[in-house]
Amino acid sequence: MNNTKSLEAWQKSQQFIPGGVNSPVRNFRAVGGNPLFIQSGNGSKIVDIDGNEYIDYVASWGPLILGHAHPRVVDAINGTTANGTSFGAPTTLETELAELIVNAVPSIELVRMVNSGTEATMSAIRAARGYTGRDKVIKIAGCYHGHVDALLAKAGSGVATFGLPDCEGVPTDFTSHTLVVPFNDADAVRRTIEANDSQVACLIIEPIAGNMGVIPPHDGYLAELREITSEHGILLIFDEVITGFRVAYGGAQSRYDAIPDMTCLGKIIGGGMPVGAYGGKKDIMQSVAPIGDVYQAGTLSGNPLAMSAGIAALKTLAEPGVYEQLEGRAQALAEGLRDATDRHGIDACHNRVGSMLMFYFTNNAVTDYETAQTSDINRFGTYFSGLLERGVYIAPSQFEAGFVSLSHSQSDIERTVRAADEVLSRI
Ligand code: KE4
Repeated sequence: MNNTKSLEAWQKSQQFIPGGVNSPVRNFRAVGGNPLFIQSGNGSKIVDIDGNEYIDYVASWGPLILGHAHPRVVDAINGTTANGTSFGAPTTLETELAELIVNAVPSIELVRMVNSGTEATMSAIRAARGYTGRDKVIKIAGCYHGHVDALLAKAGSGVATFGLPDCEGVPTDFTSHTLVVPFNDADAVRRTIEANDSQVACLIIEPIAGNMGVIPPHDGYLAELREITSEHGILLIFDEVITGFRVAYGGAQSRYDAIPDMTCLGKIIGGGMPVGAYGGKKDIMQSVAPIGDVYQAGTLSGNPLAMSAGIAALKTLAEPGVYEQLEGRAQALAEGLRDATDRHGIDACHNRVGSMLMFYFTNNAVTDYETAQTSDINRFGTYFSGLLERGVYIAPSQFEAGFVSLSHSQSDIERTVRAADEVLSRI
């Protein structure tokens, strides 16, 4: 596979951009090699600047559930651009997307548009603190909610002790109100709440973890979190930036037995344009400016260009048969990959919910951050590179999700399984 031009492009981009990329995971550090610079995308395929075509399972990290350059989304953007891209004043497009979200997501009665998932989670946490008058936040180890200072935290020494910064540049006291517990462990949440009596404003969680690979919640786990948080007046926040409109039109909360107080969205609701959103029950969201005293703002929040792309995407997803098709394609892929690892006697844990999936090179059941870490990431790197050479582009990290889109054909899935089988036979 010739990637001369990508290499040249990367050498140039590093002169002007940290690491040559505008988001760290794109620079292939986790898998080795140099990042590919993409020229174009169409449906399930992307083409890099050296002309190599790939079946794409990154989908821009989730947004492109319809596939690349979907005609409805492109037409919506082109049509809107002709009238101007942003006014800094209300447009009816914002109301139209908000109405689609309110009608789709059970927990959302009012929703505020922002420009990224990070803004959505940061703002939801601030609203929860303002609404409850409490400071502490419980987060789940291995769940990622964007680069919010308070959420870039790892577990402190005990359930009562505060979180510690998980990266440079975050002052210790910025995570001093953050408590970190394992995924799929409701008792740890109970103990942490008891040790921090009535100081906890909210618990934020990805209902299906999509930033340590893919990890579904244990049966009843989310319902337990709902019960525990309700008992203590703690707001339950589902970060559905990945799962929103991904695993169902109503998101993960419409598949499981727990309705949160607030939900964060992003990715798919922007149709590939920069959009995030946070919403929830009326009395909570009315604490947000200009009605309430929780301040949050954004120059390009709700801009018509991004709104029109999101509206086109959600209206397409609302059509009959969409999630059945996604389920069928993703199930075929997952079964093919499982057969391949079995056939070659490779220890693997395969996890999937709807059209988000990932398998780990481990013989453990992966149910939380700790078990996810038992995966052989060197083997994953070899697997990733082997697939790339065979025209299949998956996430350049074991701790991300793979995404099947509406544009992935049965033959794409068959080609992918054949490529994986070849790589796994050699790994
Ligand atoms: P953004 O600020 O990147 O739009 O969203 C942050 C975010 C919030 N919540 C969840 C559950 C997320 O997964 C994300 C961002 N996802 C990562 C990949 N898993 C985006 C890729 C990247 O960082 O470049």
